[in-house]
Amino acid sequence: MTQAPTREDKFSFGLWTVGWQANDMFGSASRPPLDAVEAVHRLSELGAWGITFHDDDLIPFGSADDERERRLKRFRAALAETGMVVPTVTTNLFSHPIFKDGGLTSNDRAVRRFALRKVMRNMELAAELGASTYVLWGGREGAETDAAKDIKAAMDRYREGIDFLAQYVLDQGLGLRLALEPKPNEPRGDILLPTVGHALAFISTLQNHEIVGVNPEVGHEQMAGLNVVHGFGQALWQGKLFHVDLNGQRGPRFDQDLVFGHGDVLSSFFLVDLLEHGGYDGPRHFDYKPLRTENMDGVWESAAANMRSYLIFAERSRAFRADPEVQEALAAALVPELAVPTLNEGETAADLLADRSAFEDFDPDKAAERGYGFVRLAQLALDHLTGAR
Ligand SMILES: [Mn+2]
Repeated sequence: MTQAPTREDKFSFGLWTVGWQANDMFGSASRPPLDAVEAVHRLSELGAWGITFHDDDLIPFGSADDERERRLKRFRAALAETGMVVPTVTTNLFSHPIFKDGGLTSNDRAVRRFALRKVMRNMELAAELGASTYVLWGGREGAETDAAKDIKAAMDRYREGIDFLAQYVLDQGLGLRLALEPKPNEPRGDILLPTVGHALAFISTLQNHEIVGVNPEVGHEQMAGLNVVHGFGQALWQGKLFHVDLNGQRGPRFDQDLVFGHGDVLSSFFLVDLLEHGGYDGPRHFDYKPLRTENMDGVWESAAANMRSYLIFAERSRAFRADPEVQEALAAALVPELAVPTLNEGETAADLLADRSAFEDFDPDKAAERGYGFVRLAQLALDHLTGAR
C-alpha cells in the first residue's frame, strides 16, 4: 500500500541523528561513531534526499585547516556519488564548554563575538554546499536562575546577533534564509524563544525579518504542552514556516526525539495533513534519536521508520480527504464556512449595524441548539488513520 520513499518526497536527516552514539545523562555511548560518508550512502540507499549537519558534526571543534579540508573533500565526494543534497546547515553553539552560558546571549561579550564568527564561517560553507536554509537553535541561550540573566538585555543581544547574521547573508549574497528553532527547556533550565509564538513575535522586531522564519520541532512544542498542528499552522499562515523538524514525543517531559509517528500518532497524522495540503514545500526533515537500545542495524531501521511513518500518514490523509462521507461530514461541521469572510465585501460598521438579522432579529438560544458534528469527523479521521476504513 505505502510506497517506498523517493527523492521527490524531500526527506532529509541530520548527521547527528543516525550518528548519535546514544550517550545520555545516565550512560555512556552504546554505539560506535558513524562516518559521515557512510551516513550519506546509507541514507541515500534508504530513499532520503538530503543530509544536514552542525559544523562540529562534520568537522570536529578545533580541527586544523588541512583536517577540515580533508573531511570536506570526502563529504563532497559522497554527495556527488549519491546525488544527496545539503538543503540545510546549522551551528553547534552548545557542546563546547565555552558556550555554557549560551552563544549569542552569553553574559561574556567575548563568547558572543566568538559565536558570531563560528556561525559566519559555517554559513559560508552552507552556501558553498548549496544550502538554502540556515537553522539556529539556541540550545544554551537561557538560564537556570533568573538572578543571572537580564532578559531584556538578552533579547537585545539575541536581536543584535540574528540581525547581524542576516545582514551578513545579504551582504555576501549567500542566498540563505534563517530559521529559528524554539524549545522550552533542555539543556538549559529555561531557553529563550521557548515556543513558535515567542519566536514569531521576536522575528517581527528584526530589521531583516524578511529572511528570518522558524524551524519548529514536533517534540519541542509538545514539551511545552502545546498543539503542534496549531503552531506549525500559524507559522505557515504567516509565511514563516521555513523548515520543519519531525520527530515523536509523548507529552511534557524530557526531550525524547522519538521516531516520527512513535509519539502522538493523531497529532502526527494531522501535521502531515497540514504539510501536504497546506502549501508547505520545504524539506521533510527528521530530527530524532535512534533508541539507545539499538545497534547500527536498528539505527538504519529507525531512519527508514521515520520516512515510512510520514508516507503512511500522507497516504491516509489523502484517503481521508477523498472519502465522500468525510466531505459530507466536513460540510455538516461547517469546516468550509470558516473560509468565508465574516463581513460582506465592502461592508461597513454602519452596514453591519443596519443588518437586523445579525443582532436584533438573531435568536442566540435557537442558534445554540445546533451540534457541530466534530466527534463524527474525529472518528472518521481515526478510522482512516488506523486503516479501519
Ligand atoms: Mn528534540
